[in-house]
Amino acid sequence: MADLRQFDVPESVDPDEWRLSVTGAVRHPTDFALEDLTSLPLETDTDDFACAEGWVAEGLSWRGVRVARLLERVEPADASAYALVDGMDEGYACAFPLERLSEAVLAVALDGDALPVEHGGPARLVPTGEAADCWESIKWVREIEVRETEPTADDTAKDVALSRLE
Ligand SMILES: Nc1nc2c(c(=O)[nH]1)N[C@H]1C(S)=C(S)[C@@H](COP(=O)(O)O)O[C@H]1N2
Ligand SMILES: [Mo]
Repeated sequence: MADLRQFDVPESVDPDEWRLSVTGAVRHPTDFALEDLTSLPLETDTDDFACAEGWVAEGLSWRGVRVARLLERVEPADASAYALVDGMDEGYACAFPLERLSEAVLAVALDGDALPVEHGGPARLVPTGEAADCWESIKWVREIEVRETEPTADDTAKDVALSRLE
């Protein structure tokens, strides 16, 4: 599909058990089922996807919920400034300033079809634009934990991704 690379799906990934929890420094921690996401207004972001390994998948059309809409639902605390986004594959998480994360799409569809589990379905984070690194496009997103301080030690995505380049 769409010239993305095909990686093995880790065993800990079970799309049938999937829920998205938006938690942490928020007034209304909420679990979203896939139907809850798809009942929200969906938006499409189209962009090339370039991996640090050197390959590019051109013109991918990601459709999903703007993270800002999820944050509106949970109401982040006034002092909140960051979030840690966690994948279903154990140990893979990435930190974002909350403002930047708000602009990303949580994609549930790719190029017109439901997002396949091979590419991060049911839901994959898609931060677009020049500044986006491949490891920030988190597959199998299961938790967005809002924080007041920057999560540093918990942010493993870059190290895990770069360790695969050898
Ligand atoms: N949860 C999770 N998301 C992830 C990764 C991962 O190992 N786990 N790898 C990242 C990297 S480095 C790349 S290049 C892309 C690969 O996407 P693809 O499998 O759809 O080709 O997923 C990103 N998102
Ligand atoms: Mo990558």
